[in-house]
Amino acid sequence: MKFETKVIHAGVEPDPSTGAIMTPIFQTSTYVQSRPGDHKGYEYSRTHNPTRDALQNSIAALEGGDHGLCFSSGLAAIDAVIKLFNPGDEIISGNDLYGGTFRIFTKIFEKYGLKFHFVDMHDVSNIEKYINKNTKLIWAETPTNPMMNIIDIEGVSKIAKANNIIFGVDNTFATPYLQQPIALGADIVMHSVTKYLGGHSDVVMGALVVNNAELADQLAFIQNSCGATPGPQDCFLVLRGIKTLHVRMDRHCDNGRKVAEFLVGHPKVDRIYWPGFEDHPNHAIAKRQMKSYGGMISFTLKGDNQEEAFDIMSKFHLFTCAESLGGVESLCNHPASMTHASIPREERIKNGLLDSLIRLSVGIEDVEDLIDDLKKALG
Ligand code: P1T
Repeated sequence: MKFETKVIHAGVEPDPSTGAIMTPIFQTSTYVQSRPGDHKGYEYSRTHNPTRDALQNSIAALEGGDHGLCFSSGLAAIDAVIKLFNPGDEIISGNDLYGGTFRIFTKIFEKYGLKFHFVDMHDVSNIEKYINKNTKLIWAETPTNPMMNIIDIEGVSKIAKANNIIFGVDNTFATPYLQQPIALGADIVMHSVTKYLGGHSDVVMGALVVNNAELADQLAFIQNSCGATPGPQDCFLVLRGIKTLHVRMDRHCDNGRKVAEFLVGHPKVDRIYWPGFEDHPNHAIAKRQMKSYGGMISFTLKGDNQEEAFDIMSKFHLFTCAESLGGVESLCNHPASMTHASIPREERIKNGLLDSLIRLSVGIEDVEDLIDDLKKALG
């Protein structure tokens, strides 16, 4: 089945009791047992819920995995992954990450005795010198948030496999429409479903997909034991959002390209970060592992003045200033003070996340209106 058919059909069956074509919202916490242990496969909604099951199956199918697990947020999904490990274990993570991911690694899990190394994975050979007998996980976003770095998934997978290390990819920015990490050798794919999978800025949710029954069982055990599961109404909304994923992503990518090209040469704009440009340092890898380059763009201002960035952001009408991304509407964000404020300034600056950096989530509006908005705000 092709991807465009899977988004409509995979994982979802008409409801067997009524024939409802859309998976119903099973708004129930528990299920009747005619005698203890005698039930229809459902006992309690933290453990299983039919609406959530349909969504988990749908996301797993889109990512080319066998097992999907949904969580109450993207961070809850990451939390479940890290709970696979024990004190003393080491994790090698990319050095450009969503601020909340950096925060959970350093502020929550370091105190439980896990050790994190933040590594520039632009060249995958940088990873090898951090590997030792305690290394259990390599974790990467690609494209990264917000610097749009591209990490070679196949290259990292080879290193991970050779050293018997689990490799997890946060695929939030690309979505399975643009990139499927499991086919490239990753063990775990993670999503902030809040973003493109949901697609309409009305749900907070996370997901994991794996292709290994043992890993799936361990993660399902954590999902049930720790209990950060989404409710059925949210699962329904995401099932609905996913049905247009391919159509939305095509438009995000087209609009993204036109907005990125508009920014080139603008007298106020210094650097533009978008993997579709041929001079992006890992454009060749992006071209190989992605179908297209997405609608996320970051740029800095000449002179790197934060106040000027704030001024520009306050003049937008269509690019609404807000955290998050991946919805149908365009958003702008100032990572240094908003989504990535939990990363110490010196760390941010080292990775190029300057004070004037503005991140755009290019929506699916008319692109001429979007460019007009940028023209007026930039002056
Ligand atoms: O917000 P939540 O659903 O918990 O997902 C966390 C998360 C994980 N990974 C990536 C790549 C993300 O971008 C996010 C959330 N990011 C934002 C809210 C943001 O504006 O960047």
